[in-house]
Amino acid sequence: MSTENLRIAVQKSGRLSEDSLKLFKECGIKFESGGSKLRSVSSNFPIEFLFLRDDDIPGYVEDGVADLGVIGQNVLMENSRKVDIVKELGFSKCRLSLAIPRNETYTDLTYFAGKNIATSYPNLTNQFLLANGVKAQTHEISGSVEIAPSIGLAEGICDIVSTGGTLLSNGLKEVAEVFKSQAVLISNANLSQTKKDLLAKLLFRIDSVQRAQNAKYVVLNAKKENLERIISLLPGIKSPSVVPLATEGWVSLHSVISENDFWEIIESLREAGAEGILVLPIEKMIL
Ligand code: PRT
Ligand code: ZN
Repeated sequence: MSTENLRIAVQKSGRLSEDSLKLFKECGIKFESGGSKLRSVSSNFPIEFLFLRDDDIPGYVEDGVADLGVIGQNVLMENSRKVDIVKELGFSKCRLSLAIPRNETYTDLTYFAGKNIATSYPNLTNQFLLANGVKAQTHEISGSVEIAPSIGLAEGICDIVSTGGTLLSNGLKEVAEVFKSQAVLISNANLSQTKKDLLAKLLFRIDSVQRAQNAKYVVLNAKKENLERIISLLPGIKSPSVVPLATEGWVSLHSVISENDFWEIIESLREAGAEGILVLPIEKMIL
């Protein structure tokens, strides 16, 4: 048996780290994290974690220092590294947006023609402006982009927005979305066969965790005469399980429903005669 380990780079501390660690723990991978530790080898999966600054992760994966990495798409696309995106991870969602002082009148993107835009994302910003035929100047600054307009450095900014609170408290308003981002799992483009096999195992586990996150296990009681109508409302993985209850004429029904349809389905189930509805989280879902 080979002793080759996968090496994965994750953010040491910041907006990506908590959810990254949670994901791998939910995949059943045991490892130590936190404190001043910069490296950790899992005790039950052939994987080693490197804890780094997020900006360094794409480069390490491109060079093969790490095989895999978790990074925000915004950082990845800004630096256009040659790595493979193997999975969208669905957390650390945010957007790169253009914003201007709140009291300015905005019509459309031509507003920015001839203006200065402060940003930490000059490449993504310039690509967006070019694609929309707007000629503007970008000024790269590495942090506190939001104060640029109030100190006269630029007329607008292009920065990461999540809740919009930071823009608001700096007297700015969001006027156009440049790029939508979330955390992604990236891979070196030339993994060995052994590492590809390990990655496939890891992806299988990530898929099971992600599927479960979007699903709920539903248990309910119903009279047999209402069964058909209730079953028509429940998709289930194949079809719902029906278990007889001790009370004559009653059954218990078990099924899986998507988080998105949740309230709508629950309402219609009650109308169809479902009682004692229990909704439970699912930890893993393997099809
Ligand atoms: O120390 P290190 O270099 O590792 O971390 P970092 O400070 O560079 O990055 P970090 O931890 O702040 O963000 C990591 C990644 O999280 C980013 O690259 C994005 O992909 C993602 N992300 C999600 C965000 C946000 N949400 C976010 N809100 N990154 C930054 N912000 C900042 C934004 O720059 C702005 O200052 O939060 C402010 C806006 O937030 P709202 O909620 O007020 O709109
Ligand atoms: Zn960073």
